[in-house]
Amino acid sequence: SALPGGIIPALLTPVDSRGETLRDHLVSLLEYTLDCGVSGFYVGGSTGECFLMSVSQREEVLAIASETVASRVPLIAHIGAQNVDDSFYLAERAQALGYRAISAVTPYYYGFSFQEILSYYQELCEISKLPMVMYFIPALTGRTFTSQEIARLAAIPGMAGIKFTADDLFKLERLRGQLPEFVMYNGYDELLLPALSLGVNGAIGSTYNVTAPLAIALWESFREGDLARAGHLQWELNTIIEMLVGNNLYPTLKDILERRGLGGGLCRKPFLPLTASQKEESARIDAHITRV
Ligand code: SI3
Repeated sequence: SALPGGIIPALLTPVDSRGETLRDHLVSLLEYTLDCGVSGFYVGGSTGECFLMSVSQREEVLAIASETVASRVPLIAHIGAQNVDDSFYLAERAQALGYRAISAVTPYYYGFSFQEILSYYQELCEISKLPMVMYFIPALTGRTFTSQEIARLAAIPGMAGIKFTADDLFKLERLRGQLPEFVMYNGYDELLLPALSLGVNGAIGSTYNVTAPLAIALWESFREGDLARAGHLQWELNTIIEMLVGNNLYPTLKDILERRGLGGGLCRKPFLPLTASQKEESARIDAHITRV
């Protein structure tokens, strides 16, 4: 049961104005991206708004994704939470729901020591039979790790990979060379092609919810050795990403899904709905993506 490679959307969670998950919208998003040819889904991560959700809401999303995908592609469940018992509970649920792997963000906010973080992952890896993908996102956790520290975490039995959401490509390259068996996912969609050139196994990202065909074309161009086309596609994608990020990323991704008739819903508070001018910009971004 290998971890998936290729293009893996970090799945959005469409919700209504009360923050309840819109099941039908979530199912449409899963079916649409599956039709585009994605290789798996990362469920309940940052893009899924996990840190704004209750445990039962997170569990519900894990269940809807596994029922809908029904083993067509492998699923990775992000189960990281500030309350360790919640992580353990979600890890158990992910296993029962047939997930291929679990993933957990590195513990944040309290300035934990490396030893504390190490023992957190050791315990999670002991209780779960599923392989673990550590979620490294220093810009949002405020906690970075040296490549030596990441290598020590990678040596924990059951630790199978890393989602590397950082722009330190030197660190990525050093890790790749040091840990040839470790599964590495690129996390910043802006850096897909450079990360591919350094040997990542897959890419997990938010923008693939709306740009999967382009990202898959980039992936295939790279595989075929057509670097000119891959570079052009990265340029096209980055023009789109720049516009998306400049317009409030997650609400804009969902607004684009609405425009495509898939139903993206809203984001949970404190995210605000898009303003009228942000909606106009979102329409322009969607039209731009369609033209590319
Ligand atoms: O857990 C997740 O939702 C992710 O995979 C996050 C992913 O790395 C995204 N990072 C964040 C903070 O949203 C990227 O896909 C990012 O949105 C994209 O590269 C645009 O900057």
